[in-house]
Amino acid sequence: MARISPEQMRSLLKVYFIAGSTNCLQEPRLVLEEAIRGGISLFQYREKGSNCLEGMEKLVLGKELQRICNDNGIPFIVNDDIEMALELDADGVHIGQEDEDASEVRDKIGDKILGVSVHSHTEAEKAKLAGADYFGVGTIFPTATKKDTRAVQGTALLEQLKDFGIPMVGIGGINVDNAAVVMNAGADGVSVITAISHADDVKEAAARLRDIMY
Ligand code: TZP
Ligand code: IFP
Ligand code: MG
Repeated sequence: MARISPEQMRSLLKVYFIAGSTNCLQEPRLVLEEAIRGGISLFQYREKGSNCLEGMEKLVLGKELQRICNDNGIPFIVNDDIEMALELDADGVHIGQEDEDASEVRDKIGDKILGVSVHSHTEAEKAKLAGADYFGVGTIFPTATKKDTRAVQGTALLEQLKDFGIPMVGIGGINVDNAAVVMNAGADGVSVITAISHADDVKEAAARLRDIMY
């Protein structure tokens, strides 16, 4: 398998759903299935926060969610845990600035998708050189989901990176009411946790985001 093309990456980023057991109000498998029915384009398994699963339990849920993604043609990305991504043969990994060096991760994962969180032009330059396939840019709007998040930065960095040549998603506090703002700032897609995982109707929430992004 060759590296994913930027064009293909951009289309996968349209509605990028991230979740783990601590985000879901219902059974995570059901939430993912409904989100897929609503039209998400990519999924990231992010098992974080107090009372999150660890070890074998984390791996088992990851396998189950990966299976659902595979059955539905949705690529499966693992947050932070390179070892698990390799063990499951996931489609890719997403890392932050606090995680392992992006170049080392690129060497470990070969042609799998590599996403990197960036908060400045300098971090973006470095991630590009390291071989990132896409950037996660945030925190765009205030969010309660990630406690250790950097300062809320609005859409300024998205605007700055518009012509950078690397596909990118906005993340942080994005919902159906503000997704268009993120897209208009130059993002290829939106990445959300709460807007889908906490929705009364998960499928409907995903479908509404999809309508905005296409
Ligand atoms: N990184 C920056 S903000 C964030 C992450 C993982 C949380 C996004 O969650 P939500 O609920 O969509 O604001
Ligand atoms: N961005 C992204 C993504 N995922 C994360 N887990 C994160 C920032 C902290 F949406 F994938 F780009
Ligand atoms: Mg991380």
